[in-house]
Amino acid sequence: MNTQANTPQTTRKPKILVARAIFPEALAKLEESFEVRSNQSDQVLSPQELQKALSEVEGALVAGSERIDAAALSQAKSLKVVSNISVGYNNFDVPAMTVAGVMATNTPDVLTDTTADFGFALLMATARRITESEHWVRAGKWGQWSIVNNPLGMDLHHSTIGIIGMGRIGQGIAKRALGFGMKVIYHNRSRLSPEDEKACGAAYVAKEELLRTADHIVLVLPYTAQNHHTIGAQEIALMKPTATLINIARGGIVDDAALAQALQAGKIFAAGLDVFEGEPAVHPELLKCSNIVIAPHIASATEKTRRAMVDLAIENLRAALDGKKPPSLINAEVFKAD
Ligand code: 8YV
Repeated sequence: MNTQANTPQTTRKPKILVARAIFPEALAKLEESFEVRSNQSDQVLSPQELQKALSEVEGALVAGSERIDAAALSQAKSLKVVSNISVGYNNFDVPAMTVAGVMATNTPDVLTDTTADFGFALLMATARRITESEHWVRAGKWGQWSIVNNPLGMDLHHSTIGIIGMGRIGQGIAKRALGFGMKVIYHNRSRLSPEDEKACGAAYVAKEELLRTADHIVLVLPYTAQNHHTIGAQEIALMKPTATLINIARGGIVDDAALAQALQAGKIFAAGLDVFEGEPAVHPELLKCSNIVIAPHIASATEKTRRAMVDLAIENLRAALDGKKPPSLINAEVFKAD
């Protein structure tokens, strides 16, 4: 007699960690195939909690708040994949993940246009002093309106935009700038192909030339040790006193203390910042500046795009745990086809 015929077949569900809150439907779907340890409370795990959680799972969905390095991985004997819900992956120590045989994945493409839209929105708000104007109205100053006594801004149309970091998002911003009749210059680690330069109407220039000649500077480069303080006091000193600086890249690309000093001294016109050194903390001197627009790292934050990011991160995780190559695998050398 086959005794197994009457025994329900229980297939073992792989254990996964979901380190930050995700959309409930996405979590419910994950629970169908995985034994999920989720953190819907959204309290960021301490390094010790993260290390322990990673030691108990085969896969993890994380965000920029989780640092995945040798220490985090030291007990993670069964871990196969860490899937970032983010295109930037400076929270990953990729060499350490590769040494540990852990696949690293991210979420490119799905957020490009949303982030480029936001970069442009932040630029417009900053150059045209939109948040300052709102404060002006709320402070009851509209009665003081005059031709000369308004928050007077800087034009975007027919000005020069300088983009530092000309990946997908940088190119998206360049294409938007063309619609405003702007001259587009850029600086990047490597020059775009002539076809891509043509599509963006963008001219490659040295960093120093960009700093000296751009009316509006937008930072969209990834954070690496080499890019730390790409913009500090020396670089700001090269900029026009009428220039605006927009950072949608990462905290640490700009020396926030030097920027606050420059804004307070009127060395540049204004700054728009979505990312900060040590965020969610904001440098106290930046908070004292009126010529600044501050956002809480929301460049990719539309409902549609955040859902697409979560979906792609899940697709990456599932593929890795199914023995397939994840669509956005960063360290391809770790993947071994079955
Ligand atoms: C994320 C981002 O919201 O994708 C990125 O690189 O900066 C944002 O879209 C953030 O990193 C959360 O993980």
